[in-house]
Amino acid sequence: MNKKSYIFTGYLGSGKTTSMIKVIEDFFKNKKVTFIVNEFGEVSIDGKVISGSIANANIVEINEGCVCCVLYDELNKVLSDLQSKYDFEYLFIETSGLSEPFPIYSTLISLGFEVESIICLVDSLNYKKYADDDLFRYQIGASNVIVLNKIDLIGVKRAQEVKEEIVSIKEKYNLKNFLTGEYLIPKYEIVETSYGELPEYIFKDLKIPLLSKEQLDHFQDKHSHQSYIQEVFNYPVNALYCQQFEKLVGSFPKNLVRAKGILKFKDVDIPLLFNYSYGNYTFQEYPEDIEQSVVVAIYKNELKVV
Ligand SMILES: Nc1nc2c(ncn2[C@@H]2O[C@H](COP(=O)(O)OP(=O)(O)OP(=O)(O)O)[C@@H](O)[C@H]2O)c(=O)[nH]1
Ligand SMILES: [Mg+2]
Repeated sequence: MNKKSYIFTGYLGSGKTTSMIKVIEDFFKNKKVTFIVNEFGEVSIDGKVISGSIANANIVEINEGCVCCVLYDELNKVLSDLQSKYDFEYLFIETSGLSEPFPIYSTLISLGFEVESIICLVDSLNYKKYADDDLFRYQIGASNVIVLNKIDLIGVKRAQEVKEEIVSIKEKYNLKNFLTGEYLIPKYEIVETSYGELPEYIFKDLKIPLLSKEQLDHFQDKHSHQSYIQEVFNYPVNALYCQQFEKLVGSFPKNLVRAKGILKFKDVDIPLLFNYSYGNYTFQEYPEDIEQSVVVAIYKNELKVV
């Protein structure tokens, strides 16, 4: 039988990893699941977060680029080898926040996987900051489940406006048959939630339509990531006090849009998972010991080439 797969897409920091972990806890606890985690940077934080949260997870990391373009061949190879390497029933793929999901859907189909859903997480608080980016719009356009996440951070009235805006993006960017203008994903669900929690029917009753080879061939990926730069900072453990680090965070430049890391501070007993997204940040306990502190930062390159 073909293996079933789910693709989690969504812009940087929208809640993909958080949602996948929650979904596994809620609905796939007794299933054999393999994860592919793709990070734009050379260091994977998400792989560590997932392995710290889900016991015995098979995790394959594909880093330093996006699986939809630069690492497309690597994704092909990983997927081809996966079936002989691991015993699993479900495959969950988290794309990098700068990936388009459709080339991944297409690869999965061509290798004989079933794709159940493409689930797109939207950061309801911050998406306005990059709502003009075509990549964000195509992520929505190619998905059959759109999750308005971080609803806890906005009011009811704003939530209604967000929903209307996202529906209008979906209607405009939904994949279409070039000849007939017909929507390729005519039915889609919109879910409002926090921390990526999803209702069970998403995993029981939905399935994204299976597209034909001709339809798939129409959609070649053409995007580039020249407008983003990533940097990795390594510190020895206990090199800083937490407050010193928070001061650094307070002076992050405006074009630093997403950062995450695992750090061990002088004055905190346990390592902390650090998450920064468009000006907001959090620390959470990280359950394992670490040998060095690491922070990965993604900057929007604002230099314009004329
Ligand atoms: N307040 C709030 N925070 C959330 C919610 N969902 C996720 N977060 C936080 O947002 C931050 C980013 O979440 P992730 O799950 O790492 O996001 P991601 O999309 O996987 O990020 P990348 O893989 O780096 O693109 C973390 O600090 C999460 O705890 C939510 O619904 N509400
Ligand atoms: Mg993630």
